[in-house]
Amino acid sequence: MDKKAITKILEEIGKLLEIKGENPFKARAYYNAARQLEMLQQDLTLLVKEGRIRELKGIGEALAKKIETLVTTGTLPYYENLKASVPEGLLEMLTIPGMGPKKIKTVYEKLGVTTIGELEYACLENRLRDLPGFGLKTQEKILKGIELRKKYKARFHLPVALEEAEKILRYLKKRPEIIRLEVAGSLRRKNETIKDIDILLSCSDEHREAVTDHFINYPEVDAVTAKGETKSSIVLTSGLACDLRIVRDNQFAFALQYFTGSKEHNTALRHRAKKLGFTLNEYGLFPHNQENSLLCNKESEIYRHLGLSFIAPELRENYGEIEAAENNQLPELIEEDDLLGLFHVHSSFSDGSNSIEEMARYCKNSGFHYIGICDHSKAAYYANGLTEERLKLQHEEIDRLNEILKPFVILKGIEADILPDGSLDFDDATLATFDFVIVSVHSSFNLSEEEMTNRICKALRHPLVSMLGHPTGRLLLGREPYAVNMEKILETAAQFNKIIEINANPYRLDLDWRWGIKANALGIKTAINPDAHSLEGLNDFKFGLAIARKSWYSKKGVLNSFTIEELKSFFDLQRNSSR
Ligand code: DGT
Ligand code: CA
Ligand code: ZN
Repeated sequence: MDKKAITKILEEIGKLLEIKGENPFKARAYYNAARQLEMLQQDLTLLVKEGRIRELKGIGEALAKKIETLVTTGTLPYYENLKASVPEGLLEMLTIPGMGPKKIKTVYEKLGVTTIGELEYACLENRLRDLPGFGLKTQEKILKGIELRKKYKARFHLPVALEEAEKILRYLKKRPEIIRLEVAGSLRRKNETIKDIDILLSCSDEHREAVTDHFINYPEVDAVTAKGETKSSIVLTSGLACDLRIVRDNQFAFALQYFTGSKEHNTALRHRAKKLGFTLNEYGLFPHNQENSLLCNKESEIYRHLGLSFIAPELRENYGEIEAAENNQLPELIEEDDLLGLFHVHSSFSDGSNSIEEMARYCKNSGFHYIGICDHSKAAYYANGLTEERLKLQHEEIDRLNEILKPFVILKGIEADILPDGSLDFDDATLATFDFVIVSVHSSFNLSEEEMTNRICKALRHPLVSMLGHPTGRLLLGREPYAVNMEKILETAAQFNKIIEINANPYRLDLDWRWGIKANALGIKTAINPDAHSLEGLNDFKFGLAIARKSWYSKKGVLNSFTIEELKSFFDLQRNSSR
Protein backbone atom coordinates (compact mmCIF):
# COMPACT_ATOMS: atom_id res chain seq x y z
CA MET A 1 0.00 0.00 0.00
CA ASP A 2 1.40 3.40 -0.95
CA LYS A 3 2.00 6.44 1.17
CA LYS A 4 -0.99 8.37 -0.05
CA ALA A 5 -3.46 5.61 0.74
CA ILE A 6 -1.96 5.12 4.18
CA THR A 7 -2.13 8.83 4.95
CA LYS A 8 -5.80 8.76 4.07
CA ILE A 9 -6.47 5.82 6.36
CA LEU A 10 -4.67 7.47 9.28
CA GLU A 11 -6.78 10.58 8.82
CA GLU A 12 -9.92 8.52 8.64
CA ILE A 13 -9.00 6.72 11.86
CA GLY A 14 -8.64 10.12 13.55
CA LYS A 15 -12.06 11.16 12.32
CA LEU A 16 -13.64 7.88 13.34
CA LEU A 17 -12.18 8.25 16.82
CA GLU A 18 -13.59 11.76 17.04
CA ILE A 19 -17.01 10.63 15.84
CA LYS A 20 -16.91 7.95 18.50
CA GLY A 21 -16.00 10.54 21.09
CA GLU A 22 -12.73 8.92 22.14
CA ASN A 23 -9.94 10.81 23.85
CA PRO A 24 -9.10 13.77 21.58
CA PHE A 25 -5.33 13.22 22.05
CA LYS A 26 -5.69 9.84 20.41
CA ALA A 27 -7.33 11.32 17.31
CA ARG A 28 -4.71 14.06 17.20
CA ALA A 29 -1.92 11.47 17.22
CA TYR A 30 -3.34 9.96 14.03
CA TYR A 31 -3.73 13.34 12.33
CA ASN A 32 -0.14 14.11 13.28
CA ALA A 33 1.10 10.79 11.92
CA ALA A 34 -0.74 11.46 8.65
CA ARG A 35 0.96 14.85 8.38
CA GLN A 36 4.38 13.36 9.11
CA LEU A 37 3.94 10.82 6.33
CA GLU A 38 2.79 13.51 3.94
CA MET A 39 5.97 15.51 4.55
CA LEU A 40 8.20 12.46 4.45
CA GLN A 41 11.06 12.77 1.93
CA GLN A 42 12.44 9.23 2.20
CA ASP A 43 10.89 6.10 0.75
CA LEU A 44 8.30 4.78 3.22
CA THR A 45 8.82 1.10 2.34
CA LEU A 46 12.53 1.45 2.95
CA LEU A 47 11.94 3.20 6.26
CA VAL A 48 9.69 0.35 7.37
CA LYS A 49 12.24 -2.26 6.29
CA GLU A 50 14.88 -0.57 8.38
CA GLY A 51 12.48 -0.27 11.33
CA ARG A 52 12.96 3.50 11.46
CA ILE A 53 9.31 4.63 11.49
CA ARG A 54 9.62 5.29 15.23
CA GLU A 55 12.13 8.01 14.53
CA LEU A 56 9.43 10.23 13.01
CA LYS A 57 8.23 13.03 15.26
CA GLY A 58 5.28 12.06 17.43
CA ILE A 59 5.00 8.49 16.13
CA GLY A 60 5.18 6.08 19.05
CA GLU A 61 5.44 2.32 19.19
CA ALA A 62 1.74 1.50 18.68
CA LEU A 63 1.31 3.83 15.71
CA ALA A 64 4.54 2.68 14.12
CA LYS A 65 3.33 -0.94 14.28
CA LYS A 66 0.08 0.02 12.55
CA ILE A 67 1.89 1.81 9.77
CA GLU A 68 4.17 -1.18 9.33
CA THR A 69 1.18 -3.49 9.07
CA LEU A 70 -0.39 -1.25 6.45
CA VAL A 71 2.80 -1.03 4.39
CA THR A 72 3.49 -4.77 4.48
CA THR A 73 -0.02 -6.28 4.36
CA GLY A 74 -2.15 -3.53 2.82
CA THR A 75 -4.81 -3.85 5.54
CA LEU A 76 -5.19 -3.00 9.21
CA PRO A 77 -7.60 -5.00 11.38
CA TYR A 78 -7.77 -2.14 13.89
CA TYR A 79 -9.04 0.19 11.16
CA GLU A 80 -11.49 -2.37 9.77
CA ASN A 81 -12.96 -2.98 13.21
CA LEU A 82 -13.19 0.70 13.94
CA LYS A 83 -14.98 1.30 10.66
CA ALA A 84 -17.40 -1.53 11.36
CA SER A 85 -18.26 -0.05 14.75
CA VAL A 86 -19.58 3.20 13.26
CA PRO A 87 -22.65 3.40 10.96
CA GLU A 88 -21.47 3.71 7.38
CA GLY A 89 -23.56 6.79 6.72
CA LEU A 90 -21.71 8.76 9.38
CA LEU A 91 -18.45 8.42 7.48
CA GLU A 92 -20.16 9.47 4.29
CA MET A 93 -21.35 12.61 6.07
CA LEU A 94 -17.76 13.77 6.24
CA THR A 95 -18.07 14.63 2.54
CA ILE A 96 -20.68 17.27 3.31
CA PRO A 97 -19.27 20.75 3.81
CA GLY A 98 -19.85 21.89 7.38
CA MET A 99 -20.03 18.37 8.78
CA GLY A 100 -16.88 17.61 10.73
CA PRO A 101 -16.49 14.68 13.13
CA LYS A 102 -17.74 16.68 16.11
CA LYS A 103 -20.93 17.72 14.39
CA ILE A 104 -21.47 14.20 13.11
CA LYS A 105 -21.13 12.92 16.65
CA THR A 106 -23.69 15.45 17.84
CA VAL A 107 -26.36 14.65 15.24
CA TYR A 108 -25.78 10.94 15.82
CA GLU A 109 -26.10 11.18 19.58
CA LYS A 110 -28.80 13.80 19.87
CA LEU A 111 -30.96 12.95 16.86
CA GLY A 112 -30.04 9.36 16.09
CA VAL A 113 -29.17 10.43 12.53
CA THR A 114 -27.09 7.76 10.75
CA THR A 115 -27.45 8.51 7.03
CA ILE A 116 -27.25 11.55 4.79
CA GLY A 117 -30.90 11.08 3.90
CA GLU A 118 -31.83 11.27 7.57
CA LEU A 119 -29.59 14.29 8.00
CA GLU A 120 -31.37 16.08 5.17
CA TYR A 121 -34.74 15.23 6.67
CA ALA A 122 -33.60 16.49 10.08
CA CYS A 123 -32.50 19.79 8.49
CA LEU A 124 -35.87 20.16 6.80
CA GLU A 125 -37.55 19.65 10.16
CA ASN A 126 -35.33 22.30 11.74
CA ARG A 127 -33.79 19.81 14.12
CA LEU A 128 -30.18 20.88 13.59
CA ARG A 129 -30.86 24.53 14.24
CA ASP A 130 -31.20 24.10 17.98
CA LEU A 131 -28.34 21.67 18.54
CA PRO A 132 -25.29 22.86 20.47
CA GLY A 133 -22.65 24.14 18.05
CA PHE A 134 -25.09 24.45 15.14
CA GLY A 135 -27.61 27.23 14.39
CA LEU A 136 -29.71 28.26 11.42
CA LYS A 137 -26.73 29.27 9.23
CA THR A 138 -24.96 25.94 9.74
CA GLN A 139 -28.16 24.06 9.07
CA GLU A 140 -28.63 25.93 5.80
CA LYS A 141 -25.05 25.32 4.76
CA ILE A 142 -25.37 21.60 5.43
CA LEU A 143 -28.63 21.40 3.52
CA LYS A 144 -27.02 23.14 0.57
CA GLY A 145 -24.13 20.69 0.65
CA ILE A 146 -26.53 17.78 0.59
CA GLU A 147 -28.39 19.28 -2.34
CA LEU A 148 -25.17 19.67 -4.26
CA ARG A 149 -24.34 16.03 -3.65
CA LYS A 150 -27.77 14.99 -4.86
CA LYS A 151 -27.17 16.64 -8.20
CA TYR A 152 -25.05 13.70 -9.19
CA LYS A 153 -27.40 10.96 -8.25
CA ALA A 154 -29.62 8.85 -10.42
CA ARG A 155 -33.15 9.61 -9.19
CA PHE A 156 -34.99 12.64 -7.83
CA HIS A 157 -37.83 13.23 -5.42
CA LEU A 158 -41.23 13.85 -7.02
CA PRO A 159 -41.58 17.57 -6.11
CA VAL A 160 -38.17 18.44 -7.56
CA ALA A 161 -39.11 16.89 -10.90
CA LEU A 162 -42.61 18.40 -10.83
CA GLU A 163 -41.28 21.88 -10.25
CA GLU A 164 -38.66 21.58 -12.96
CA ALA A 165 -41.23 20.21 -15.40
CA GLU A 166 -43.67 23.02 -14.70
CA LYS A 167 -40.97 25.59 -15.37
CA ILE A 168 -40.01 24.00 -18.69
CA LEU A 169 -43.64 23.72 -19.74
CA ARG A 170 -44.18 27.41 -19.01
CA TYR A 171 -41.10 28.21 -21.09
CA LEU A 172 -42.11 25.96 -24.00
CA LYS A 173 -45.63 27.36 -24.09
CA LYS A 174 -44.20 30.64 -25.32
CA ARG A 175 -43.88 29.11 -28.79
CA PRO A 176 -47.18 29.56 -30.66
CA GLU A 177 -46.28 26.76 -33.12
CA ILE A 178 -46.88 24.15 -30.44
CA ILE A 179 -50.31 22.56 -30.75
CA ARG A 180 -50.35 20.21 -27.74
CA LEU A 181 -47.90 19.87 -24.88
CA GLU A 182 -47.84 17.33 -22.02
CA VAL A 183 -45.58 15.70 -19.50
CA ALA A 184 -45.39 11.90 -19.91
CA GLY A 185 -43.33 9.16 -18.22
CA SER A 186 -43.10 8.43 -14.52
CA LEU A 187 -43.89 12.04 -13.68
CA ARG A 188 -47.32 11.78 -15.28
CA ARG A 189 -47.87 8.50 -13.47
CA LYS A 190 -46.85 10.29 -10.23
CA ASN A 191 -44.19 7.83 -9.18
CA GLU A 192 -42.46 8.50 -5.89
CA THR A 193 -39.08 9.10 -7.50
CA ILE A 194 -38.23 10.18 -11.03
CA LYS A 195 -35.26 9.36 -13.24
CA ASP A 196 -35.92 11.93 -15.93
CA ILE A 197 -38.65 14.21 -17.26
CA ASP A 198 -40.35 13.17 -20.49
CA ILE A 199 -42.09 15.92 -22.44
CA LEU A 200 -44.19 15.39 -25.51
CA LEU A 201 -45.45 18.04 -27.92
CA SER A 202 -47.09 18.23 -31.30
CA CYS A 203 -46.51 20.75 -34.08
CA SER A 204 -46.40 20.69 -37.85
CA ASP A 205 -43.25 19.29 -39.49
CA GLU A 206 -41.87 22.62 -40.65
CA HIS A 207 -41.82 24.00 -37.11
CA ARG A 208 -39.88 21.17 -35.53
CA GLU A 209 -36.50 22.76 -35.88
CA ALA A 210 -37.50 26.09 -34.37
CA VAL A 211 -39.21 24.39 -31.43
CA THR A 212 -36.17 22.15 -30.85
CA ASP A 213 -33.87 25.17 -30.86
CA HIS A 214 -36.10 26.88 -28.36
CA PHE A 215 -35.97 23.80 -26.13
CA ILE A 216 -32.20 23.43 -26.11
CA ASN A 217 -31.82 27.14 -25.46
CA TYR A 218 -33.70 26.81 -22.17
CA PRO A 219 -31.77 29.07 -19.75
CA GLU A 220 -31.28 26.43 -17.05
CA VAL A 221 -29.47 23.92 -19.24
CA ASP A 222 -26.20 22.39 -18.15
CA ALA A 223 -25.68 20.28 -21.27
CA VAL A 224 -27.43 19.29 -24.49
CA THR A 225 -27.00 15.53 -24.76
CA ALA A 226 -29.02 14.87 -27.93
CA LYS A 227 -30.47 16.95 -30.72
CA GLY A 228 -32.47 15.26 -33.43
CA GLU A 229 -35.48 15.94 -35.59
CA THR A 230 -38.00 14.34 -33.24
CA LYS A 231 -36.04 13.75 -30.06
CA SER A 232 -33.78 16.01 -28.03
CA SER A 233 -32.35 15.70 -24.54
CA ILE A 234 -30.94 18.19 -22.09
CA VAL A 235 -29.51 18.05 -18.59
CA LEU A 236 -30.77 20.80 -16.33
CA THR A 237 -28.58 22.69 -13.88
CA SER A 238 -30.29 20.73 -11.10
CA GLY A 239 -28.77 17.55 -12.57
CA LEU A 240 -32.13 16.27 -13.77
CA ALA A 241 -32.36 15.18 -17.42
CA CYS A 242 -35.26 16.06 -19.69
CA ASP A 243 -36.26 14.39 -22.96
CA LEU A 244 -38.40 16.13 -25.53
CA ARG A 245 -40.26 14.28 -28.24
CA ILE A 246 -41.99 16.06 -31.11
CA VAL A 247 -44.78 14.37 -33.07
CA ARG A 248 -47.48 15.27 -35.59
CA ASP A 249 -50.72 16.18 -33.91
CA ASN A 250 -52.60 13.15 -35.29
CA GLN A 251 -50.02 10.96 -33.52
CA PHE A 252 -50.14 12.83 -30.24
CA ALA A 253 -52.57 10.54 -28.39
CA PHE A 254 -50.62 7.42 -29.37
CA ALA A 255 -47.29 8.95 -28.41
CA LEU A 256 -48.67 10.23 -25.13
CA GLN A 257 -50.02 6.80 -24.29
CA TYR A 258 -46.72 5.17 -25.23
CA PHE A 259 -44.39 7.58 -23.44
CA THR A 260 -46.51 7.70 -20.33
CA GLY A 261 -45.76 4.03 -19.76
CA SER A 262 -45.19 2.23 -17.67
CA LYS A 263 -43.28 -0.16 -19.81
CA GLU A 264 -45.08 -3.03 -18.06
CA HIS A 265 -48.50 -1.49 -18.73
CA ASN A 266 -47.59 -0.89 -22.36
CA THR A 267 -46.38 -4.43 -22.85
CA ALA A 268 -49.63 -5.85 -21.48
CA LEU A 269 -51.65 -3.42 -23.59
CA ARG A 270 -49.73 -4.33 -26.74
CA HIS A 271 -50.44 -8.02 -26.15
CA ARG A 272 -54.09 -7.27 -25.75
CA ALA A 273 -54.08 -5.23 -28.96
CA LYS A 274 -52.45 -8.11 -30.79
CA LYS A 275 -55.07 -10.57 -29.59
CA LEU A 276 -57.76 -8.22 -30.85
CA GLY A 277 -56.10 -7.94 -34.27
CA PHE A 278 -54.19 -4.67 -33.89
CA THR A 279 -50.64 -3.46 -33.77
CA LEU A 280 -50.17 -0.73 -31.15
CA ASN A 281 -47.13 1.52 -31.00
CA GLU A 282 -46.20 5.16 -30.45
CA TYR A 283 -47.34 6.03 -33.99
CA GLY A 284 -50.77 4.52 -34.03
CA LEU A 285 -53.20 1.65 -33.66
CA PHE A 286 -53.09 -0.40 -36.84
CA PRO A 287 -55.70 -3.05 -37.69
CA HIS A 288 -53.88 -6.09 -39.08
CA ASN A 289 -53.53 -6.00 -42.87
CA GLN A 290 -54.03 -2.26 -42.95
CA GLU A 291 -51.45 0.39 -43.53
CA ASN A 292 -53.25 3.24 -41.81
CA SER A 293 -53.84 3.74 -38.16
CA LEU A 294 -57.24 4.26 -36.66
CA LEU A 295 -57.80 7.89 -35.79
CA CYS A 296 -57.63 8.64 -32.08
CA ASN A 297 -57.52 12.18 -30.91
CA LYS A 298 -57.49 11.29 -27.22
CA GLU A 299 -56.00 8.45 -25.21
CA SER A 300 -59.45 7.35 -24.09
CA GLU A 301 -60.27 6.48 -27.69
CA ILE A 302 -57.29 4.14 -27.90
CA TYR A 303 -58.44 2.36 -24.77
CA ARG A 304 -62.00 2.21 -26.12
CA HIS A 305 -60.86 0.54 -29.34
CA LEU A 306 -59.23 -2.08 -27.13
CA GLY A 307 -62.45 -2.68 -25.21
CA LEU A 308 -61.28 -0.82 -22.11
CA SER A 309 -62.52 2.09 -20.10
CA PHE A 310 -60.05 4.96 -19.71
CA ILE A 311 -57.18 4.14 -17.34
CA ALA A 312 -55.85 7.09 -15.35
CA PRO A 313 -52.06 7.55 -15.76
CA GLU A 314 -51.45 6.86 -12.06
CA LEU A 315 -52.84 3.33 -12.46
CA ARG A 316 -50.76 2.33 -15.47
CA GLU A 317 -48.41 0.03 -13.60
CA ASN A 318 -49.75 -3.38 -14.69
CA TYR A 319 -51.23 -4.06 -11.27
CA GLY A 320 -54.53 -5.38 -12.61
CA GLU A 321 -55.76 -2.15 -14.17
CA ILE A 322 -56.28 -3.66 -17.62
CA GLU A 323 -58.51 -6.47 -16.30
CA ALA A 324 -60.44 -3.97 -14.19
CA ALA A 325 -60.88 -1.64 -17.18
CA GLU A 326 -62.12 -4.57 -19.26
CA ASN A 327 -64.81 -5.32 -16.67
CA ASN A 328 -65.62 -1.67 -16.12
CA GLN A 329 -64.50 -2.03 -12.51
CA LEU A 330 -61.97 0.77 -12.20
CA PRO A 331 -62.58 2.93 -9.13
CA GLU A 332 -63.61 6.54 -9.36
CA LEU A 333 -60.36 7.93 -8.00
CA ILE A 334 -60.27 10.36 -5.11
CA GLU A 335 -59.82 14.00 -6.16
CA GLU A 336 -58.55 17.11 -4.45
CA ASP A 337 -62.05 18.53 -4.11
CA ASP A 338 -63.07 15.48 -2.07
CA LEU A 339 -60.66 16.35 0.74
CA LEU A 340 -62.36 18.14 3.61
CA GLY A 341 -59.50 18.24 6.11
CA LEU A 342 -56.00 17.15 7.01
CA PHE A 343 -54.62 15.00 9.83
CA HIS A 344 -51.10 14.54 11.19
CA VAL A 345 -50.07 18.16 11.53
CA HIS A 346 -47.34 19.24 13.96
CA SER A 347 -47.27 22.58 15.72
CA SER A 348 -44.77 24.60 17.73
CA PHE A 349 -45.94 22.64 20.77
CA SER A 350 -43.49 19.95 19.57
CA ASP A 351 -41.18 20.31 16.56
CA GLY A 352 -43.33 22.33 14.15
CA SER A 353 -42.40 25.88 13.11
CA ASN A 354 -45.89 27.37 13.32
CA SER A 355 -48.47 27.73 16.07
CA ILE A 356 -51.67 25.71 16.12
CA GLU A 357 -53.57 28.87 15.26
CA GLU A 358 -51.39 29.55 12.21
CA MET A 359 -51.69 25.99 10.96
CA ALA A 360 -55.46 25.99 11.51
CA ARG A 361 -56.04 29.34 9.86
CA TYR A 362 -53.97 28.31 6.86
CA CYS A 363 -56.10 25.19 6.46
CA LYS A 364 -59.29 27.13 6.94
CA ASN A 365 -58.25 29.69 4.33
CA SER A 366 -57.39 26.89 1.93
CA GLY A 367 -61.01 25.78 2.12
CA PHE A 368 -60.68 22.85 4.50
CA HIS A 369 -63.25 22.18 7.23
CA TYR A 370 -60.97 20.69 9.85
CA ILE A 371 -57.41 19.97 10.88
CA GLY A 372 -56.06 17.21 13.13
CA ILE A 373 -53.20 18.47 15.28
CA CYS A 374 -50.81 15.62 16.15
CA ASP A 375 -47.70 16.66 17.97
CA HIS A 376 -45.06 14.24 19.17
CA SER A 377 -45.52 12.33 22.40
CA LYS A 378 -43.22 12.38 25.38
CA ALA A 379 -40.85 9.58 24.29
CA ALA A 380 -39.84 11.72 21.32
CA TYR A 381 -37.62 13.95 23.44
CA TYR A 382 -35.54 14.97 20.40
CA ALA A 383 -38.69 16.44 18.86
CA ASN A 384 -39.79 18.25 22.00
CA GLY A 385 -42.54 15.67 22.58
CA LEU A 386 -45.42 16.61 24.86
CA THR A 387 -45.61 15.59 28.49
CA GLU A 388 -49.00 15.14 30.14
CA GLU A 389 -48.74 18.64 31.65
CA ARG A 390 -48.05 20.34 28.34
CA LEU A 391 -50.79 18.29 26.70
CA LYS A 392 -53.31 19.90 29.04
CA LEU A 393 -52.12 23.33 27.90
CA GLN A 394 -52.39 22.25 24.29
CA HIS A 395 -55.95 21.03 24.73
CA GLU A 396 -56.95 24.28 26.40
CA GLU A 397 -55.46 26.18 23.50
CA ILE A 398 -57.36 24.03 21.00
CA ASP A 399 -60.64 24.56 22.91
CA ARG A 400 -60.03 28.30 22.86
CA LEU A 401 -59.28 28.34 19.12
CA ASN A 402 -62.27 26.17 18.29
CA GLU A 403 -64.50 28.88 19.77
CA ILE A 404 -62.88 31.52 17.56
CA LEU A 405 -62.58 29.56 14.32
CA LYS A 406 -66.05 27.95 14.23
CA PRO A 407 -67.40 26.26 12.14
CA PHE A 408 -63.84 25.16 11.34
CA VAL A 409 -62.79 22.40 13.75
CA ILE A 410 -59.42 21.57 15.25
CA LEU A 411 -59.30 17.92 16.26
CA LYS A 412 -57.15 16.83 19.16
CA GLY A 413 -54.75 14.20 17.94
CA ILE A 414 -51.33 12.89 18.87
CA GLU A 415 -48.52 11.06 17.13
CA ALA A 416 -47.69 8.63 19.92
CA ASP A 417 -44.45 6.68 19.85
CA ILE A 418 -44.70 2.93 19.59
CA LEU A 419 -42.14 1.79 22.14
CA PRO A 420 -39.92 -1.18 21.25
CA ASP A 421 -42.25 -3.60 23.06
CA GLY A 422 -45.32 -2.31 21.24
CA SER A 423 -46.73 -0.35 24.16
CA LEU A 424 -47.45 3.37 23.86
CA ASP A 425 -45.85 6.17 25.82
CA PHE A 426 -49.14 7.48 27.32
CA ASP A 427 -51.51 5.62 29.60
CA ASP A 428 -55.07 4.88 28.51
CA ALA A 429 -56.54 7.72 30.55
CA THR A 430 -54.37 10.19 28.65
CA LEU A 431 -54.99 8.53 25.28
CA ALA A 432 -58.73 8.79 25.88
CA THR A 433 -58.50 12.60 25.93
CA PHE A 434 -57.77 12.71 22.19
CA ASP A 435 -60.25 12.69 19.33
CA PHE A 436 -57.92 10.29 17.55
CA VAL A 437 -54.50 8.72 18.02
CA ILE A 438 -51.78 8.10 15.42
CA VAL A 439 -49.07 5.66 16.44
CA SER A 440 -45.62 5.64 14.81
CA VAL A 441 -42.21 4.04 15.18
CA HIS A 442 -39.47 6.62 15.77
CA SER A 443 -36.77 4.58 17.49
CA SER A 444 -35.13 1.12 17.58
CA PHE A 445 -35.29 0.69 13.81
CA ASN A 446 -33.01 -2.33 13.97
CA LEU A 447 -35.36 -4.87 15.49
CA SER A 448 -35.78 -8.14 13.63
CA GLU A 449 -38.68 -8.36 11.19
CA GLU A 450 -40.63 -10.46 13.63
CA GLU A 451 -40.06 -8.14 16.58
CA MET A 452 -40.91 -5.06 14.52
CA THR A 453 -44.06 -6.68 13.15
CA ASN A 454 -45.20 -7.75 16.62
CA ARG A 455 -44.40 -4.32 17.96
CA ILE A 456 -46.57 -2.55 15.39
CA CYS A 457 -49.38 -5.11 15.43
CA LYS A 458 -49.61 -4.85 19.20
CA ALA A 459 -49.99 -1.09 18.96
CA LEU A 460 -52.64 -1.51 16.24
CA ARG A 461 -54.68 -3.80 18.48
CA HIS A 462 -54.86 -1.10 21.16
CA PRO A 463 -58.51 0.01 21.38
CA LEU A 464 -57.65 3.71 21.59
CA VAL A 465 -55.46 3.74 18.48
CA SER A 466 -56.92 5.13 15.24
CA MET A 467 -54.12 5.11 12.67
CA LEU A 468 -50.64 3.87 11.92
CA GLY A 469 -48.17 6.60 10.88
CA HIS A 470 -45.47 6.17 8.19
CA PRO A 471 -45.66 2.34 8.36
CA THR A 472 -42.15 1.49 7.13
CA GLY A 473 -40.15 4.54 8.25
CA ARG A 474 -38.45 4.79 4.86
CA LEU A 475 -36.94 8.02 3.58
CA LEU A 476 -37.00 7.96 -0.20
CA LEU A 477 -33.44 7.97 -1.58
CA GLY A 478 -32.27 8.31 2.01
CA ARG A 479 -33.08 5.43 4.33
CA GLU A 480 -34.33 1.93 3.68
CA PRO A 481 -37.61 0.84 5.28
CA TYR A 482 -37.19 -1.05 8.51
CA ALA A 483 -37.74 -4.78 8.36
CA VAL A 484 -41.44 -5.46 8.79
CA ASN A 485 -44.01 -7.97 7.55
CA MET A 486 -46.42 -5.64 5.83
CA GLU A 487 -48.93 -8.39 5.07
CA LYS A 488 -49.37 -9.06 8.76
CA ILE A 489 -49.70 -5.36 9.49
CA LEU A 490 -52.38 -5.03 6.83
CA GLU A 491 -54.21 -8.09 8.17
CA THR A 492 -54.21 -6.62 11.66
CA ALA A 493 -55.32 -3.21 10.45
CA ALA A 494 -58.17 -4.81 8.51
CA GLN A 495 -59.23 -6.93 11.47
CA PHE A 496 -59.31 -4.03 13.94
CA ASN A 497 -60.62 -1.41 11.52
CA LYS A 498 -57.51 0.78 11.80
CA ILE A 499 -56.41 3.40 9.33
CA ILE A 500 -53.03 3.20 7.64
CA GLU A 501 -51.81 6.64 6.71
CA ILE A 502 -50.32 7.65 3.44
CA ASN A 503 -47.66 9.94 4.77
CA ALA A 504 -47.68 12.68 2.14
CA ASN A 505 -44.27 14.09 2.91
CA PRO A 506 -42.51 13.67 -0.46
CA TYR A 507 -39.49 12.18 1.29
CA ARG A 508 -41.66 9.43 2.73
CA LEU A 509 -44.78 8.63 0.64
CA ASP A 510 -45.22 5.77 3.06
CA LEU A 511 -47.50 3.60 2.79
CA ASP A 512 -45.94 2.67 -0.53
CA TRP A 513 -48.62 2.60 -3.27
CA ARG A 514 -47.82 -1.03 -4.10
CA TRP A 515 -48.94 -1.94 -0.58
CA GLY A 516 -51.63 0.70 -0.83
CA ILE A 517 -53.30 -1.30 -3.59
CA LYS A 518 -53.37 -4.33 -1.26
CA ALA A 519 -54.58 -2.33 1.73
CA ASN A 520 -57.36 -0.91 -0.39
CA ALA A 521 -58.36 -4.37 -1.63
CA LEU A 522 -58.58 -5.52 2.00
CA GLY A 523 -61.02 -2.72 2.72
CA ILE A 524 -58.55 -0.78 4.89
CA LYS A 525 -59.20 2.93 4.94
CA THR A 526 -56.36 5.40 4.54
CA ALA A 527 -55.75 9.02 5.48
CA ILE A 528 -53.73 11.43 3.40
CA ASN A 529 -51.49 12.91 6.08
CA PRO A 530 -49.12 15.78 5.30
CA ASP A 531 -47.04 15.25 8.48
CA ALA A 532 -46.58 19.01 8.17
CA HIS A 533 -44.07 20.86 10.32
CA SER A 534 -44.76 24.25 8.72
CA LEU A 535 -47.44 26.07 6.71
CA GLU A 536 -45.68 25.11 3.51
CA GLY A 537 -45.67 21.47 4.58
CA LEU A 538 -49.47 21.44 4.62
CA ASN A 539 -49.41 21.61 0.82
CA ASP A 540 -47.66 18.25 0.71
CA PHE A 541 -51.09 16.64 0.88
CA LYS A 542 -50.98 16.84 -2.94
CA PHE A 543 -48.28 14.20 -3.10
CA GLY A 544 -50.24 11.99 -0.73
CA LEU A 545 -53.29 12.45 -2.93
CA ALA A 546 -51.28 11.22 -5.92
CA ILE A 547 -50.23 8.13 -3.96
CA ALA A 548 -53.80 7.49 -2.80
CA ARG A 549 -54.85 7.58 -6.44
CA LYS A 550 -51.99 5.27 -7.37
CA SER A 551 -53.35 2.97 -4.66
CA TRP A 552 -56.75 2.94 -6.42
CA TYR A 553 -58.50 4.74 -3.56
CA SER A 554 -61.82 6.40 -4.18
CA LYS A 555 -63.51 8.88 -1.88
CA LYS A 556 -65.13 6.34 0.40
CA GLY A 557 -61.81 4.78 1.44
CA VAL A 558 -60.11 8.04 2.36
CA LEU A 559 -60.76 9.48 5.80
CA ASN A 560 -60.10 13.05 4.64
CA SER A 561 -63.34 12.97 2.65
CA PHE A 562 -65.40 12.41 5.82
CA THR A 563 -67.39 15.23 7.35
CA ILE A 564 -66.73 16.09 11.00
CA GLU A 565 -69.83 14.15 12.05
CA GLU A 566 -68.81 11.13 9.99
CA LEU A 567 -65.33 11.30 11.48
CA LYS A 568 -66.55 11.38 15.04
CA SER A 569 -68.78 8.38 14.54
CA PHE A 570 -65.99 6.54 12.75
CA PHE A 571 -63.55 7.09 15.62
CA ASP A 572 -66.24 6.03 18.10
CA LEU A 573 -66.94 2.90 16.11
CA GLN A 574 -63.22 2.09 16.05
CA ARG A 575 -62.96 2.35 19.82
CA ASN A 576 -66.04 0.31 20.50
CA SER A 577 -65.32 -2.41 17.99
CA SER A 578 -61.80 -3.11 19.20
CA ARG A 579 -62.72 -3.39 22.86
P1 DGT B 1 -38.26 6.93 -14.93
O1 DGT B 1 -37.80 7.89 -15.97
O2 DGT B 1 -37.28 5.84 -14.64
O3 DGT B 1 -38.67 7.62 -13.69
O4 DGT B 1 -39.55 6.16 -15.50
P2 DGT B 1 -40.28 6.33 -16.91
O5 DGT B 1 -41.46 5.45 -16.90
O6 DGT B 1 -40.49 7.76 -17.20
O7 DGT B 1 -39.23 5.68 -17.92
P3 DGT B 1 -38.47 6.30 -19.18
O8 DGT B 1 -38.20 7.74 -19.02
O9 DGT B 1 -37.31 5.39 -19.43
O10 DGT B 1 -39.46 6.08 -20.39
C1 DGT B 1 -40.66 6.80 -20.52
C2 DGT B 1 -41.76 5.92 -21.06
O11 DGT B 1 -41.46 5.53 -22.40
C3 DGT B 1 -41.91 4.63 -20.33
O12 DGT B 1 -42.71 4.76 -19.17
C4 DGT B 1 -42.58 3.77 -21.37
C5 DGT B 1 -41.95 4.22 -22.64
N1 DGT B 1 -40.84 3.35 -22.99
C6 DGT B 1 -39.53 3.65 -22.94
N2 DGT B 1 -38.80 2.60 -23.35
C7 DGT B 1 -39.66 1.62 -23.63
C8 DGT B 1 -39.52 0.28 -24.12
O13 DGT B 1 -38.42 -0.21 -24.33
N3 DGT B 1 -40.66 -0.43 -24.28
C9 DGT B 1 -41.88 0.09 -24.04
N4 DGT B 1 -42.97 -0.65 -24.22
N5 DGT B 1 -42.04 1.33 -23.61
C10 DGT B 1 -40.95 2.09 -23.41
CA1 CA C 1 -38.80 9.34 -17.38
ZN1 ZN D 1 -43.57 10.61 12.73
